Amino acid sequence: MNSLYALLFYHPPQRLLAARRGLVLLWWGVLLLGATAAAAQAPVGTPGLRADYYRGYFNDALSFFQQPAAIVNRPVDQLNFPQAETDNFKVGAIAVYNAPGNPDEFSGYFQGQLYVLTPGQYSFYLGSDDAAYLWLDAGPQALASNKGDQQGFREAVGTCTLTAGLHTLRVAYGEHGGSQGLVLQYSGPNLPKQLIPNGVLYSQTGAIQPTLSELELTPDQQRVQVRWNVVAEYNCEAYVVQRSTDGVVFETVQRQACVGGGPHTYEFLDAKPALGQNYYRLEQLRSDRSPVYSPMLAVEVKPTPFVLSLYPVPNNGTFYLQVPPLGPGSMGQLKIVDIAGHLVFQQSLNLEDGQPHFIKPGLAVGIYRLFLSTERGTYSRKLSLDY
Ligand SMILES: [Ca+2]
Ligand SMILES: [Ca+2]
Repeated sequence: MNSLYALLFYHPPQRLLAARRGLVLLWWGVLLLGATAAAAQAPVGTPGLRADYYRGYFNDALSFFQQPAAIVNRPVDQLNFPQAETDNFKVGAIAVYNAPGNPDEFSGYFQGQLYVLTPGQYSFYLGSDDAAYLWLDAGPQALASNKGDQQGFREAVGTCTLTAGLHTLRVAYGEHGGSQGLVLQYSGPNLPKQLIPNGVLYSQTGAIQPTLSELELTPDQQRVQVRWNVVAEYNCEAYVVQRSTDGVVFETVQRQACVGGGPHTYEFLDAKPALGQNYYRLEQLRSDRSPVYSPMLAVEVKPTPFVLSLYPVPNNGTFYLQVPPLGPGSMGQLKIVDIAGHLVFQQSLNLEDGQPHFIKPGLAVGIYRLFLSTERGTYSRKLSLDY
């Protein structure tokens, strides 16, 4: 070991430099191989959170959760238990029933990891009846909390800046009496307030490989480029791109099969978003479970002016015609009319992708008028053909 240390860290004679570099490279190689092997061994994350339920109300004492749970490791997709007086948590006989069908006196502990797709500032909205506490990462301080049992369902908000990637998430909750409920929402960069979906929650607290690691929307001339990255796919059948104008009702705009394994990058160009606000989310269809959803992202689609370009000027009797991309199935009808008003040339044009069209009308030198009819209207230009 001493000789190795000397070789690596003492000032070596020139002839030993190459050997030292070789060893350092070898060390890096071993480190990289080790890291790759560790990543490959980590299981693909299981969507949702781990839930443990306890008999009795925790009464704001976190030591309460050190006792054995009555219901152990029950997976939940997300924290979406709206205020109710029925057994929406499905805790059954571990609760006390002061009124038929309305469970009281139980507590829950929910844990796992949250994958943050985009770094930035996030707000977490913790709604509960009765008390609830939310922690992110290792800190002892709760990010948001509703203490006590003297109020009905209410919402606490906590704000923080998060890096992209995995963050541990823990929620303690308890129902004392009356109605009960627990709802966890968040908002962030391009991310309107929404329930935290199962596609960014993982029920394991140890090392995992996430599935969705990036989701990006890029507006492009009244179209939206949807791109997503996955680290590893498990029992994945297809991705369905869904779009909405209100963030509530979604329609399917594309479906593509999963490649399998990973990592992968997927892309889809949506040529027909609405003008104004659009929301997109991914639905991952799986062979082993119900669908897994990404968060919904918002993007604003601004109208692009319709510019009809004819070039070059002057021309030699032929020219190029170009308009903005109008999307799948979009056709245009080009007509050229002479100075006396007679139709002398016409041609159908595919206007889907915005590519220039080479027009060869075969007409005599002179002044004409060009008309282009599209789904966005009919546009007209003076056309001079030169030779
Ligand atoms: Ca209750
Ligand atoms: Ca209550």
